[in-house]
Formats: sequence, structure tokens, C-alpha cells
Amino acid sequence: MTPTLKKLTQIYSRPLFDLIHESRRVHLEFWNKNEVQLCTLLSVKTGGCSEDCGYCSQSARYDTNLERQTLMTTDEILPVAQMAKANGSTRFCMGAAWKGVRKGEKKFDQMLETVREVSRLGMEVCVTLGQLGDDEAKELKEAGLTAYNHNIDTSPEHYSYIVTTHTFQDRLDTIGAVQRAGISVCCGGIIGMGESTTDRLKMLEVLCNFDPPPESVPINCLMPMPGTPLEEAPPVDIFELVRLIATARIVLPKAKVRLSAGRTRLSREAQALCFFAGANSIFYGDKLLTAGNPGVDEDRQLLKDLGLEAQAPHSDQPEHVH
Ligand code: SAM
Ligand code: DTB
Ligand code: SF4
Repeated sequence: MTPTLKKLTQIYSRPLFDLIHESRRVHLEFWNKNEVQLCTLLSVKTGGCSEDCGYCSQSARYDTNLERQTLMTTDEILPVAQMAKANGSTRFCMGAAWKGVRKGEKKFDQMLETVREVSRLGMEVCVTLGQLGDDEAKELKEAGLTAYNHNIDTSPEHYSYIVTTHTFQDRLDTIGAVQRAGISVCCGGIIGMGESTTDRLKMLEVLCNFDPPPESVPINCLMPMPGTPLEEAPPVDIFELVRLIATARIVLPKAKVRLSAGRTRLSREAQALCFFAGANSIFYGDKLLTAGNPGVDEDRQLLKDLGLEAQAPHSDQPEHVH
């Protein structure tokens, strides 16, 4: 049974140590306790997006001083994926600043080719290309895609304060197409966009109602990007972040909970607390899509100091799947 908002609120509001105690118990039951998945992120098409997401440096509507880049070719992307694998990443995620993709478009065919090639490397392959329908999802599945990232970002109620060029329902429709094609869904959100605690829990409520539940749940802390409407948003309180991660771990026990954007503003201690509360995946590499991320050396040191290991490649992910 999926938890109600009331139940989520009860879980979230417990004394912090009771909450973490419970989330750790769930973590130990479902996951290898000292393992963190390393994911490499690459922006394969940067900036110039038609949408008006209030947090995003890549929207063409805001003057964010971002250098635009057209779609990278498969030949340009492959060495980056190979390097990611050599450095210990087990997932390669490619992001494109598009409203969406359509079957038959040249850019979509190019992405299919890239997915085909990257999937041969034996890593999980994830893309985030914006909206798509059943036909596009089917083609991505056939190309070897493991997961599709499409965040709901916030609660249904708060969504229209952040984005006006598409709706929360549009996001759900894309996620439905991805699920029907049998691709894993990577779906989470951003905190620190002026939403209430209830909005954050409503976001989790929506995720819990997915069928099947999301395979991974990225929790991003807003990176306030200069020029966007949210450039002045204050940082998220660390205990609110930890509480949300712990709650996500409890209600979505089988999901990888990914501590995503915003780690550059978290201390080592804060990140340790996030891992202890149930986060078991990070983006690894000194850049996210356009914003900064901790350096590789810094992350290696942090994992070492905490006695955490990078997740080994899956035994069910053979070297050559095609
Ligand atoms: N255009 C596609 C889309 O919107 O789904 C894919 C790219 S988009 C940049 C991927 C996700 O990155 C967003 O849904 C959002 O959750 C996250 N993101 C973007 N800018 C961010 C920021 N400034 N801080 C935190 N997360 C951010
Ligand atoms: C997700 O939830 N976080 C990643 C990934 N999915 C694509 C993106 C974070 C972007 C942070 C802002 C930037 O780099 O522009
Ligand atoms: Fe475009 Fe995605 Fe950024 Fe929205 S989040 S402006 S859809 S790149």
C-alpha cells in the first residue's frame, strides 16, 4: 500500500535520530550497506531550451551567460563514456536541453545511435531528453537504454510557480510512456525552490504511486543559477535534506536515492549524514550539466574516509550486450 500524505508527514516529522534509525534499517534490508553508485553526467546538448523552468540555466528565456552547444556526436560522446567507466562509474547519464524529442527527427536518431554504442560498454545508460511518447520510448528501449530521467521536480501544486511552458501532467505522460516501454524510470525533484515541506512530501507521494515505483530518485538541492528567477533562493537546511532522503529511503526502499545537485554546498559531514540516512548514489565528476560538482579526488577521499565503496558493475550487465 502506498503511504498517504498523513503517513509521510508522520514519518518525516519523527525525532531525527528515530527517523534515521528506521531509514538505516530499511537500507540494510534492501541494499549493500557500504556501497554508493557513481554516475557520470554529460550534457550532450547545452542551452537554448524553449522551456521556462525557473531554476534552469539552459532556458533560452533567461540571460544566464551560458555557452550554448549543439548536439555532440556519438564519436565525441563515446570516449567520455569509456573514461567514465574506467574511473569507476557504473551509470552514464546524458542530458539534452530540449523540450522533447520526436521519432524520425535527426537529433533523435543521433541519440539512438549514441545509446546503442554506449550500451555496448556494459554500463547502465540513462538519458534525459525532455518529453516523449510511446514510439520514442520503444525505440530507446530497443537501442539498449536502461533508464530515462524525467523529474517531476516538485509537488503538482507548486509546479506552475516554477514552470509555465508545460504542465505537471505533461511530465507524468512522458513517464507513463517510459514505463510502458519497459524502461526504468529515474524521477525525483529539486528542493529549495520556495516550496513547503508539504510540497516536498506530496512530491514523494506522487513518486510512491508510480507503477512500478521509480528505479532511482534524484534529490537535487537547487543550484541557484545567475540570471534565472530563482537566483536568489536561499540554501536548503541540511536537516530538511536529510529528513527527505530518509523518508524517501523508507517509502521507496528499492529505489536508488541519488544525492544529486548541490553537493558543492554541503560539507563532508553533511554528505556523510545523507549517505547514512539512505542516499546510495551520486554524480561523480567535477561538472553536473552546467553547474559545478565536487572534484573526483575530493569524492574519492570522502568515500575512502567513510569506508564506502563504489558499486561494482552489475553481474547482469555483461560487457557486450549486443
Ligand atoms: N530538458 C530535460 C528535462 O527538463 O527533463 C532534461 C534536462 S534538465 C536540466 C534535468 C533536471 O535537472 C531537471 O529536471 C532538474 O530536476 C535538474 N536541474 C536543472 N537545473 C537545476 C538546478 N539549477 N539546480 C538543481 N537541479 C537542477
Ligand atoms: C537530475 O535529477 N539531476 C541531474 C540529472 N538529473 C540530469 C542534473 C542536475 C543539473 C544541475 C544544474 C546544472 O548542472 O545545470
Ligand atoms: Fe529546458 Fe529541461 Fe532546463 Fe526545463 S529543465 S529549461 S526543459 S533543459
